[in-house]
Amino acid sequence: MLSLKTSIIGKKVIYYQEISSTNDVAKSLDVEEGTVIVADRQTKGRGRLNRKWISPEGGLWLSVVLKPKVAPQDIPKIVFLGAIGVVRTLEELSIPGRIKWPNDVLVNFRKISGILTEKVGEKVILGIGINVNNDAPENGIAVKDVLGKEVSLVHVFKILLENLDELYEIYLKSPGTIVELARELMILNVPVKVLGNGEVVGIAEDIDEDGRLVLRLGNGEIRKIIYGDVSLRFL
Ligand code: BT5
Repeated sequence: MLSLKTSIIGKKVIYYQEISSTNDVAKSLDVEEGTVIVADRQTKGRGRLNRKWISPEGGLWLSVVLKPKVAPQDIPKIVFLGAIGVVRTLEELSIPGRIKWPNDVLVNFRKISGILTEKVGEKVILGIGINVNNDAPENGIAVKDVLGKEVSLVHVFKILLENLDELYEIYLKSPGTIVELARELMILNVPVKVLGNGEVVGIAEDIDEDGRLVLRLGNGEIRKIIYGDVSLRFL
């Protein structure tokens, strides 16, 4: 079987051939921390802000149920934990991924993975989608496109869970370390447009210790953007 070397994440794995959204199942089930919901296909895969996440067979679509006992301001950092886990997993496949703030992983500036975190009561659902052997939608990219061949989905699943487990231990001890690790992998010093409550254009200079995007506007003013209902476009 999987022979997972993890202490929390993946102690229990629930598998579906097809499901609406693994995040929805994870939200509705009363399960222990570390339980992973995984599906071959999602019929209602979701992104942020009610956007659609295309999830055909061949990709990795999963949600991890976490119950972190941390300060409320540390909860949003879990999205970075997911993104770092994906980058580290890609690295083991010799693929160089970078994080696009706040929740995307890109390869050659194309989206290979997206993260959706949701909080329900004491649970935080960490949903991760990675294009692996599926055809990625336009502007996306899949592992098979980068490597020129298909890879074992089970292998990718296993190393992702092991990476997430290691990162979760770090996170529980020191949430700030996760932000530091994410910062090293983030695409920064590029012109961006932030869309949300209106539009702001500037240079994505950095992220601060809470994971907020530090944006330098044309007039030199610094603005900090909170991870929330905003989207980022590279210019
Ligand atoms: C995300 O949202 O990137 C979060 C995606 C999370 C998906 C996982 S899969 C397991 C779990 N169950 C779920 O239902 N969701 C999670 P966002 O930043 O809003 O990006 C959404 C946008 O990405 C869409 O509007 C499309 O432009 C693009 N997109 C959709 N499907 C894609 C795919 N398979 N690959 C690359 N880009 C995609």
